[in-house]
Amino acid sequence: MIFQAKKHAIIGMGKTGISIAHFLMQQGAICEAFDETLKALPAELSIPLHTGKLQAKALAQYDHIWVSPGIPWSHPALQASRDAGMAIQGDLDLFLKHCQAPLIAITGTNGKTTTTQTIQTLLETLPGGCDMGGNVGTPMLDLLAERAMPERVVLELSSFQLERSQTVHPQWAVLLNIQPDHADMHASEDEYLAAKLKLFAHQTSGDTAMLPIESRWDDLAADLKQRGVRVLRFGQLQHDDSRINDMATGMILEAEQTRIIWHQGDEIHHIHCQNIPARGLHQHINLAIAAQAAADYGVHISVIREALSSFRGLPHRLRFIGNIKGHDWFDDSKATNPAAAQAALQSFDKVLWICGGLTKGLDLNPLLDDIRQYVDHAFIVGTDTKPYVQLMKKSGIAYTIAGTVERAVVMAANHISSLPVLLSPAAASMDQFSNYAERGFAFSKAAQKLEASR
Ligand code: UMA
Repeated sequence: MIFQAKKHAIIGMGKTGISIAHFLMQQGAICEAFDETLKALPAELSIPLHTGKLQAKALAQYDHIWVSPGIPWSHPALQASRDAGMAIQGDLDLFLKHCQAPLIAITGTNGKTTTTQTIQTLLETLPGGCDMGGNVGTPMLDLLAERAMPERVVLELSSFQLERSQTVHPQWAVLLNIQPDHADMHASEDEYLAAKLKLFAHQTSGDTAMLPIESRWDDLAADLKQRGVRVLRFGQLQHDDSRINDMATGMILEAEQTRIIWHQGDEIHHIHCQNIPARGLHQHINLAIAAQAAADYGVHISVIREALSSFRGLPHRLRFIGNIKGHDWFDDSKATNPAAAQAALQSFDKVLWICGGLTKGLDLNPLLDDIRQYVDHAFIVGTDTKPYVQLMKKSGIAYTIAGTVERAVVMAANHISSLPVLLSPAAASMDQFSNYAERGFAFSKAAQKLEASR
């Protein structure tokens, strides 16, 4: 075994670092942990922890270096170690080395978790089921501890996980979209895109690649087809669009109603969007893709229909909280970039919008048209409200600086209108919360408190 009697450095001791340590130690490896801010490791992990600024010279004595997705790939210590010829890897390649199960992989800027979770729910109905991990929350190496060998695996893969992989090779892969995000972690948009496209680098005859229908992806589609990959395109098209026959799955917009379609063999199946409880065309398109994956893996049409027509949305993704104080309340805390908030705003006629947080260096201006069309009044939260104040000033739409989610909820509840209240911040949460889920919970808790005080 390559692991035994070798010294391994594991960098970043969040969920991923801990799962790497457990996995390697089971293989008999000697591990040491590095983390720039953590004070202590979980009690059951008795390995040395090195804290403080990571230095390349401290890493030179190890045979293998494993790095968590949240540590910038461009970290000077990692860069210097790579320049010195050291191999630095993430958990994905380690996982793939030990997992022979067919891999379904989902990447993109927005919609990954909804698509991944829905595919897992559908494939779980097949004999042998389907395991799920990656960016969705369960570190992938933990899957190997749960079952001897999963029958099939669906992974949500972030650009951070993909950029540190050399071997990723999914049998069924989808790129959902590329929208501006993580400008704080990737040097350029090209670098972000290159990381995402690694998903397809090793695909070959017999594999499936699902790509958006936009012409931007035509060259990639042609290249993959040439390599024998089955390429499917998805999108959102008007019913009379000339590209409609090229679209395997997605959404067809008609005057009276919108429906999603997918293929099973030669048959085209569809379901009307009005029969899907979850709101938002961007969510419905993710369901169409999940339906296509399920159909490809042999899930029965009745199971797919039932799953789609009962889908209410995942927590913090345009999730309906209830009607409180005369307003409908929606938690879309997962909207951590402008494109995600844009998709949420477009799902309403007019809203009271709770926005703000960490911009991650992203340009907010692409939101201007949507703000003018869909926002009646904005309530700005976050420690630095300036970027959102500037945005709202430019839009000409009324706004109030609320500062905290709790204050924004009270202010929105007292608004003269009975418009829906949408938390869709277009920003990360870490200025005030540990993560977007905590922010979403704070929002629903504050809204529910209003109900209790009636
Ligand atoms: N750390 C340092 N130096 C740094 C940065 C972090 O030492 O410069 C340390 C921190 O002190 C902390 C540890 O690294 O102790 C955190 O490591 P991590 O950020 O890799 O966090 P994990 O808990 O391992 O979570 C990661 C993913 N996090 C990121 O990619 C930022 C989780 O995705 C994922 O669910 C988990 O692995 C399991 O696979 C979260 C995420 O926010 C949900 N992802 C981004 C997104 O969806 O936008 C990509």
